[in-house]
Amino acid sequence: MKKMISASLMCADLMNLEAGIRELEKAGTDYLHIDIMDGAFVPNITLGFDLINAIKKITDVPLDIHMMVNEPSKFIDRMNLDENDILCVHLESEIHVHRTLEMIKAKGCKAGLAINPQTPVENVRHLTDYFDMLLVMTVSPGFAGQKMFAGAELKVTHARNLLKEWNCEEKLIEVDGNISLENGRTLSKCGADIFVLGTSSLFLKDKSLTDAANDFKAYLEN
Ligand code: S6P
Ligand code: MG
Repeated sequence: MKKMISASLMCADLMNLEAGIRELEKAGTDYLHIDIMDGAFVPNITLGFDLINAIKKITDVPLDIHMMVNEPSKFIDRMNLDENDILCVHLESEIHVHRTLEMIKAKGCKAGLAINPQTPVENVRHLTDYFDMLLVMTVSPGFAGQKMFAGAELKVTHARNLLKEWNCEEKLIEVDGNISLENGRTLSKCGADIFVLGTSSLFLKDKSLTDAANDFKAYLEN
């Protein structure tokens, strides 16, 4: 499976967001990762629907939307997305998450299902027909700049093995939180496909976005 990078826009220079997106396009970023937080599911508030719709109008890079909000089903119709975009909700954020995943598929985009560090991978067992990507959070969601939790490696390995056992090996695994060069390489070997890059490896003071993206991809291959 091709390894892909998803640039976390909450870590970008928000005053120069369009210029940043143009540079990420040139650097061959596979996805733009957009974090939506509601101050309730997670203790922070970040980007929102108007910004998503505005970004969608100016770029062809697919969007990878990570909703960290309670009852995300209430907001699914607020975003203009197409078949290349991924809309990801948390298993822990909705009582009837199966219904929410069906709503996402009906919208015509890809569905992602995210799980927090404490949630066992086994909990998604009966929902595999309804998602394209499993987002294994490698930090507790809410903030950039945190440290990867100690069980992340084991959990991604376990997720990859279970997907194989459940005959849905084609499902993508995304990892999000403290994806440094080293953590990225390790988690890639464990079976991760999409790497959300933020302050740990992409938005750096001493490197351009292009150099940082290229360095990350090169490091994964070695
Ligand atoms: C955080 C959010 C993430 C962050 C990303 C930041 O809850 O879901 O997508 O933006 O993890 O990356 P880093 O390298 O600063 O942890
Ligand atoms: Mg995220």
